[in-house]
Amino acid sequence: MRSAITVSLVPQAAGGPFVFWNGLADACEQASSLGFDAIEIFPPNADALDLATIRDLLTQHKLAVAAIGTGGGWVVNKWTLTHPDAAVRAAARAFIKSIIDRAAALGAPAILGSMQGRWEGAVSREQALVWLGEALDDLGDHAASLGQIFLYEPLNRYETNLFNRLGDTATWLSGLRTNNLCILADLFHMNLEEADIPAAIRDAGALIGHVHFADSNRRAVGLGHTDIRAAYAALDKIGYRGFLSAEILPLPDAQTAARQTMQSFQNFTR
Ligand code: LER
Ligand code: MN
Repeated sequence: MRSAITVSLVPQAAGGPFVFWNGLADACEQASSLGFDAIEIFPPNADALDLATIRDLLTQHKLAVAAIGTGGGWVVNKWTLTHPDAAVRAAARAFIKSIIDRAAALGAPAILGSMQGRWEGAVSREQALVWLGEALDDLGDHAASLGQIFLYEPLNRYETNLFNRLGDTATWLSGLRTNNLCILADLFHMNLEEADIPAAIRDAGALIGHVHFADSNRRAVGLGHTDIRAAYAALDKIGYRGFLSAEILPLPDAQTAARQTMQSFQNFTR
């Protein structure tokens, strides 16, 4: 498994679970000096991802891009794929496509997290799932045409009422037309929602395409009470070879959180 750490380029996401906040050059320098393999980027939109600049930084610091989040479309514009307004749903889908394009150009998958939205008011659960399924079929195919998977992330109950657990997600994804979606297993959300984190990982198996590496309190692994060693053992058992990406609060400060993450990563992988 490979290590990654998050950088947010979205000032409106302040307080969110991202380690670095001072731009891509700073994040790459810090990630590389601590020995990370990759960065995961949370941009406000696709235009914030200048490919030439990012490629230079990656080469200079010997880093990869692990994944690119789309949640900026929710944080900045309040767009989701299950919004009652068809124009908003279309804007959300176009926004995500544009991030998939930039991510693929950097050799990385894009993530659908917050932009999945929720069912409420005039939108029934059935209706929301029809809209979400249509969008995922389209977005999955779009990513496939660029040689990338597309990552769908079940979130905890306070962030969505669509899918909160890996097992329910896997069952629903298996009914979609596209077979190009993988699950993002976020250990913070799983700590809130799963009965047995290692069992959920083993059951999802090869469907897991990315991991958010966070402890029970969304701090760096080692600073909470989740049995991450057992989760790691389950990932190892299913043959997971992707990234463990620290999507965590920068607490007590970004540098300490980053160092603690790397120490935990090395303890497991040594
Ligand atoms: C996104 O990866 C996520 O985990 C959500 O909680 C939004 O931050
Ligand atoms: Mn996450």
